[in-house]
Amino acid sequence: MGKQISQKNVQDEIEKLRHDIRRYKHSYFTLDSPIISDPEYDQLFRRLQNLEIQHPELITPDSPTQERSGAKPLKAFSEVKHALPMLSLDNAFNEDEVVDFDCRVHERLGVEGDIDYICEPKFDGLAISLLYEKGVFQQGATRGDGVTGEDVTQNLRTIHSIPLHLRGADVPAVLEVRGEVYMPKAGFEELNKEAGRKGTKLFVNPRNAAAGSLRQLDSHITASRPLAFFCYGVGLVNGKFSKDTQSSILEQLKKWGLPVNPLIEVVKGINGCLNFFHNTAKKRPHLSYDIDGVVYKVNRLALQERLGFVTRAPRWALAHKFPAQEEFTTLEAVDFQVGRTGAITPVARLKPVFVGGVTVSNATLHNMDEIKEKDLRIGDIVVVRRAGDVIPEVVKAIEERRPAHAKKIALPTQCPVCHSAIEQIEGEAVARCPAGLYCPAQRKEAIKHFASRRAMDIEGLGDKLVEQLVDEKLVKNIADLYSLKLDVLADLERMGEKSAQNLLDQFEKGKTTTFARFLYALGIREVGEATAKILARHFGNLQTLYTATEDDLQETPDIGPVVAKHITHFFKETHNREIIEKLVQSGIHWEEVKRPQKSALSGKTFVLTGTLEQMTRDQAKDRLENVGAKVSDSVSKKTDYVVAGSEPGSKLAKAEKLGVKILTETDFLKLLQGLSS
Ligand code: D41
Repeated sequence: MGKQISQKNVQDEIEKLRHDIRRYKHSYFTLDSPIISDPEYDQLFRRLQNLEIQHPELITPDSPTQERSGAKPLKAFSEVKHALPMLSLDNAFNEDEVVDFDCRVHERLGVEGDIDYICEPKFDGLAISLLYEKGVFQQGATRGDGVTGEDVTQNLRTIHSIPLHLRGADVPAVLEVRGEVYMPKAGFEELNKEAGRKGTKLFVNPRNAAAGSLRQLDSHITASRPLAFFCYGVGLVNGKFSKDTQSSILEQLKKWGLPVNPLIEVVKGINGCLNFFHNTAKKRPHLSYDIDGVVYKVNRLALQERLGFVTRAPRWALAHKFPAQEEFTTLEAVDFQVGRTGAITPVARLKPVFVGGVTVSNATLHNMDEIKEKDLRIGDIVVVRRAGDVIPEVVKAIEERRPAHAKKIALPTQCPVCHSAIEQIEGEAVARCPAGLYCPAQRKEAIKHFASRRAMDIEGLGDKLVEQLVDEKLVKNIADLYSLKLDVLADLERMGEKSAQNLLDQFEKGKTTTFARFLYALGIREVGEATAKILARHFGNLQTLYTATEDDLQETPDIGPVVAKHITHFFKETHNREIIEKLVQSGIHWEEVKRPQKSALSGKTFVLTGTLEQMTRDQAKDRLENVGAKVSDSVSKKTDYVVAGSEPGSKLAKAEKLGVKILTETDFLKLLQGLSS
C-alpha cells in the first residue's frame, strides 16, 4: 500500500518535471529567452534522471532525458542534417567537479600520471558547423538539436572571419568545421547605442545579439551586425588530415585560414587545467569578447576514442563554467535612498543570490522610470547581472513567473529620512527630497563627499564614522568636523584615544589643499572635479567667485546656464558662506592659484599614456593645464603630443599610426622646463 502511494507520488513528480523542463527548453532554445538559470535547469534535469534511474519502468520515449538536447529549428530556415552530430558539453560549476572529471578519465583509461589536456576559452556565442568542399565554403548551419540545424549559409557568408575559401593546396575534399559565432563586446555596445537612438529594442547581452543576428531571414541585416567566429574542432573529414591531437587539428585549421583563438594552450594534468582556468578568469574582463568559462579536452585523439561518449556529450571534454554573471532571484522589496543632492534612488532588496563570484542582496534601480520601463513588481522573479566590478543590476522581471500577489512599486510621497514632501520635476527622471542639509541623509552624504579621496582626502573619516557623528548630533555640517575634540571622539564606539588622535592628525594634515579640491569638496550641484578645476583656475579666489554672476560664469569654458545657476545659487546662500568662512578660519588653506600663463603650449592638446616615473598622471595634467594646454583622454588627428610612460597602451600605437608627436617622460619634462626658463 505504502509503496503504491509513493509510486504515484513519483509518477506525479516525474510528470511535473518533464512538463517544466520542456517549457524551459522551449524558452531557451527556440525563443532565445531563458526563464531559469542553467544551474536551476541542470538541477531539475538531474532530478528527473535520478528518478528515472530508480524507476526505469516510468521512462517514456518522449521524456526530455531521452531526447537530444535542443528544440526543432524555426520553420523559416530550411533544415540541415549535420554529417556528424554536434555533441554537447558536460558542465562543471566548481573545482570538485573538475577533479571528478579527471578521475573518471584516469579510471576509464587505466593510466596513471598527468594527462595532456588542451584548454580553450569557452566562447559565449552560438555553435555552428561550416561545410567546406575542396576548400570552398558550401553550407553553414546552426547546431540546432545537434543532429539537425538551420541553414544559415547566407548569413554566415557575411561574417568576415569566416573564410569563403581555405588557403593551401592540401585541404581535404570534405571538411566540416565546428566553432562558435559571437559578437565582440564593443560591437554589442555600439549596436545597443544605436538601438537606443532609434528607440528599437535593446539586446540583453552579446550572446542574444549574436543569436538574433544569425537568425535573420534577410542576410543584409546580418551583414550590418558585428559578428565574428572562432573554430574549436571538426566534424566529418574526407581526405588527408592528421587526427593525432586536438592541438594539431587546430594548427591545421589555422594554417588553412580559419580563426583559432590565441589563448588556447596544452597543459599537463588537472593542475594545468585549474591554472588555465584562473589565468583566463583574470584575463576575462580585458578580452574583447565574452567567455563564460573554459573547456578542457583530452588532447590525444586515440585516448578520446577510447573514452567515447555518453548519449549527448563526449567523456573526454568538460566545460568549466565561471560563476554566473546573471542569475535569477526574487525581488523582495524596494527601499528608497536619499543621495547627497537629495536624489531619491530606489534600491532593490533581493533574496541573496550568488552571481559572478559574490553574493548579491542589493541592486540599484536608478530611478522610477527604470522601474516602470522594466515593469518590476515586488515578488517578481528577476534576472540579476553583475559583470566584473560593476554594481549589480536588475536586468528584467520574468513575467511568466510573476506570482499573483506581486505588488506594484510606488514612489513614496515623503522623504524616508526627514519626511519632507518629495518633489518630482516634470521631465526629470529623478525625484528629490528638497530639504537639502536639513535632511540628515543629505547631511551625511555631503560630509562623506567632503572627506572623500578626491576631495579633502581625510583618510580616517569613513562612511560608518560619518553616520555615527551625524546620528549622535556631534556634527551637523562639514565645518563642525574641525571643532571635534579628542575626548568626544575617543568616547565613540570602536574609537579609543589612539584612533581619535589619528583622526585629528588627519584633519590637520588635510587642511593644506588646493582651491580646486576645496571647491569640489563643497558638493555644489553639478560641480564635479573638472568644473571645480575650471572655477579655481578662472576665478582664482573665493571673493571673486562670491560676486560672479551667471553671465560671468558662462564666459568660462564648459560652464552652461544650468551649472552657472547652481553655482550662483550656492554662493548666494548665507548659510553656505558661513560654513565656508568657518572652514577657512579653522585653517583650511591653499596655495594661491596660478592663472594659466600664455605659453608656447597654450591651446595644445596632450594625451597621457602609460605610467610616469616622476609624477602622477594628475600632477602631469595639472602642470599642463597651468600652462594653458589641454589634456584629452583619446588620441585623434587633433592631438598635438602623446606623452608615453612605461607600459603604454593602445594610445601609443594609435599615435604612431596617425603620426602624432610622441614624447618620452624625459622629453616631456624638458619641454615643461623650457617654458619656465
Ligand atoms: O568555446 C566553445 N563554446 C566551445 C564549445 C569549445 N571551445 N569547444 C567545444 N567543444 C565541443 C565538443 C567537445 C563536443 C566538440 C564546444 C562544444 N562542443 C559545444 N558548443 C555548443 C555545444 C557544444
